Amino acid sequence: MPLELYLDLHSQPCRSVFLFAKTVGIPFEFKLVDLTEGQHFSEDFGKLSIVRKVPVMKDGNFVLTESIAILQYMVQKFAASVPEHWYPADLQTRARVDEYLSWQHTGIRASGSKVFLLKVLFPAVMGSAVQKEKLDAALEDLDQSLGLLEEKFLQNKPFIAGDKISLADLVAIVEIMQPVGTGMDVFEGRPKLSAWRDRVKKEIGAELFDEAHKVVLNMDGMAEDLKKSGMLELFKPKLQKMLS
Ligand SMILES: N[C@@H](CCC(=O)N[C@@H](CS)C(=O)NCC(=O)O)C(=O)O
Repeated sequence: MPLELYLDLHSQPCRSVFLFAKTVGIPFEFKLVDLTEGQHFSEDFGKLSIVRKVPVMKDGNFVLTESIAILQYMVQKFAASVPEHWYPADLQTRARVDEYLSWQHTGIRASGSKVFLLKVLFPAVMGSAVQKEKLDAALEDLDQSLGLLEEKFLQNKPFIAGDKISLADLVAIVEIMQPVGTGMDVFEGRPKLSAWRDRVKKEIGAELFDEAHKVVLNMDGMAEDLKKSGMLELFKPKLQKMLS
């Protein structure tokens, strides 16, 4: 029985799980949980995961949440066919991957998601653009995170763990593409980051990369869809809390 992956490709962690499974050829059934429709609040999804967030993986009766845990599970379950460089066996090389995977939650993920919420959802929910100083502060955090990605994690290596692509690069690129979806060119003035993005895209395959990012690079109708399904209102307290 193939794995079931519950995903919505608007979501960065869903894209990392999707891209990994596709790139290394793990068979899976794509179960769409449309966040803009509020399908994660359905009774059935609640039975699967009380957390009500995507991605979720189901392997037989075994249900797993958290993208990083899902990626690591897939690496180990399909170890016979997954090339070793995705999660290197060497102690210190793997530790470099783990170091990035541990940092990114509060680094690029936090700052990139905030910019995305403020630029795309804030105007739709609140009816006006976010105050300039709030957006500037979020952009500054993102800039700092991107700087750390270049100077600490990437340095002069082709990929985060060295010469070969790993889970760390995959998790990094999907997060970086989220603010790109707001129309920002985060690669501008960052030749090292741009060259790395091109290498990652080449390893994954441009067609698959573009397929995974199609929805986030075309956000025009998203606010309208959220409004129609009544989901937009749910973001109000979240945004207010974020800015308080
Ligand atoms: N730490 C989790 C984050 C999962 C997550 O935040 N998912 C978001 C989409 S990016 C979600 O499902 N949000 C729905 C909600 O919060 O209502 C992971 O890496 O899987």
